[in-house]
Amino acid sequence: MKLYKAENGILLERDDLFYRLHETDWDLAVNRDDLYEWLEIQIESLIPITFTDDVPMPEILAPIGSQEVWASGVTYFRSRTARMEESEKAGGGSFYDRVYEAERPELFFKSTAWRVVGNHGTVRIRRDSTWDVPEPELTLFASSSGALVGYTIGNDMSSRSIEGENPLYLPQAKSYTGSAALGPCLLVPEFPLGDDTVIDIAIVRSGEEVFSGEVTLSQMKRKPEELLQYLFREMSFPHGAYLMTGTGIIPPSDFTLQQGDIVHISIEPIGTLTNVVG
Ligand code: DO4
Ligand code: MG
Repeated sequence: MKLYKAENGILLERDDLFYRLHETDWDLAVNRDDLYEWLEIQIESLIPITFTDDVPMPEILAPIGSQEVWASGVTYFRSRTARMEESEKAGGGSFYDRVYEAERPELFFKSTAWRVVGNHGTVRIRRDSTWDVPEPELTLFASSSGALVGYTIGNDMSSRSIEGENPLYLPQAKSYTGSAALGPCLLVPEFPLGDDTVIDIAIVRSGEEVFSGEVTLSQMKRKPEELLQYLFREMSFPHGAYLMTGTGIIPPSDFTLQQGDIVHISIEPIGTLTNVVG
């Protein structure tokens, strides 16, 4: 089942049919350990909506209310290697190698809810950055008790030049206006996503694909539950939290995003998150 945060409520999609939830408050609707079962009960009393010219599909917003967005780093070998290369001059390489092998994962704060951009929104490159990439990431949604109840697609926009200069600049490389995108929906599956789930990215410039790549979850070093366990260890999230799980796809070193690029990130059971770079 998929939940869409609409301008005027919450839409539930199941088997290509849309329903409007009685509950209109996103935070109250999603913060449940039994979210899937609760939605199954809700749907019994709902009537499918047919969108027409007279009843158009409402605008869909980023699937977030009051939740914080956190992110994981160096959870794929590709991310470890790319970051060791980019920080070579700064001597930061061994930090990435060590965190990849360590028991404790790298977790960092990414965004407040109000800064998050949704599907078809504009993500940004920092004006003081010269080397930039999107990071396509499976993003977990956990309830306030830390239970994994849903997934969305995340784009962890990153400045490689700023992070590469000094790993201590990570917050500036990772958190700025237009650096976090989530969407298009919150997938609430009956069972957790399998290791064969594919994350796919395509970057289009002036109508031509300039980069594409894919990775499966099986290449992720950490388990989603392990990342959430660390996040919730010493921190409370009264409305639940989003956690990006790290990127396994990084374009070659001579690639940098440009204004006007269009980034499509797809994860099959969730959908596609499309953002233009502003
Ligand atoms: O270590 C810096 C951030 C890593 C990251 O964002 C990722 O691996 O996806
Ligand atoms: Mg990342």
